[in-house]
Amino acid sequence: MDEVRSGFCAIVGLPNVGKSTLLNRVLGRRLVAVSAKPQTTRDRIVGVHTIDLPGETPERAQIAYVDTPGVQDGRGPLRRYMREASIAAAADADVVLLIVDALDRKGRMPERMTEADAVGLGDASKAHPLIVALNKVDRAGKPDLLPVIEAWSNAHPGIEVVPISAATGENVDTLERVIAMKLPVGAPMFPPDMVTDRSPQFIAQEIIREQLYHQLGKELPYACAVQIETWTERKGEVVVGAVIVVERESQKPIVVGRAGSRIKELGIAARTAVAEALGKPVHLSLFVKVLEEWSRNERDIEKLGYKST
Ligand SMILES: Nc1nc2c(ncn2[C@@H]2O[C@H](COP(=O)(O)OP(=O)(O)OP(=O)(O)O)[C@@H](O)[C@H]2O)c(=O)[nH]1
Ligand SMILES: [Mg+2]
Repeated sequence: MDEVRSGFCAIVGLPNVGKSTLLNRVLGRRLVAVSAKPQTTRDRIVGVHTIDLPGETPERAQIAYVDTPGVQDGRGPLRRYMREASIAAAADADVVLLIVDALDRKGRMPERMTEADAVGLGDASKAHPLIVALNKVDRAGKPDLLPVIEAWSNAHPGIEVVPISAATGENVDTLERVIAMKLPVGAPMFPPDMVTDRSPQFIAQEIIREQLYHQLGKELPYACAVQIETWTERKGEVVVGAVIVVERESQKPIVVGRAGSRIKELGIAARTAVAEALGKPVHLSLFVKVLEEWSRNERDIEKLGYKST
């Protein structure tokens, strides 16, 4: 088989900088959860994108992007699981792509990555080529970005800093070429039709969880996990039963809403999005269950799928 450039590119950075938005953008589909709230992503998720490299040898690249949770130094087993997922992804990658939010005056500077919450990620990234994507430039003034680019170039001589907008797609193709040229040459690592390493069930679960971030108040999404309990395909339709797991009895009525109005809204939005992701009609039933203080309990978080592999 023809040789290609092929390997893993870990997408890392602070929470809410646009890592998951970028992965959805390069894949041209909604694979991972995105929200305006920090710490939306809890897991490592791979999305494979094949691109052409005109005029280069080889002429094609398979980039296996690894979306990761935003770095944080929060306590408790779920936070630890999330932290370890980011650090492991950076350590195992061929290239590390650090996403920086161009609108965050402090967070966009290289010194920010030496603070306590981010330092583990910095160490894990050291062995690999590092690329910085300065994201959200659709809302940043260009002259404002020049000192930021200069600061990164001074901190890491020779580094490539690519201004992008994951939201509009601006310059994302340039970024992909920069990443591809740093990947090793060899036999393709992934089958040509592979998009993700995750099952349709996992993707559905993430889409439902994303709706919780969109529709529930500030704190509640962090107390929620989603589990797929039943999954059957009949007559071209997928019939899904999913449970929203909360931490306390008092949270249950908030998710359900008055006369079931909230969970109904959640169900409608999630069903549409899951159907779009799977490309077939979906029937979705949602239930709420209490698992006391699950995010503080190692065994419970494993039971809910947050298990180191
Ligand atoms: N204006 C603008 N907003 C963006 C861009 N990229 C992402 N966002 C917004 O930034 C917010 C966070 O996006 P996510 O993709 O969830 O960020 P993340 O880095 O994956 O966040 P965590 O998973 O919580 O670490 C969302 O409200 C996005 O719509 C961009 O290029 N421009
Ligand atoms: Mg994310």
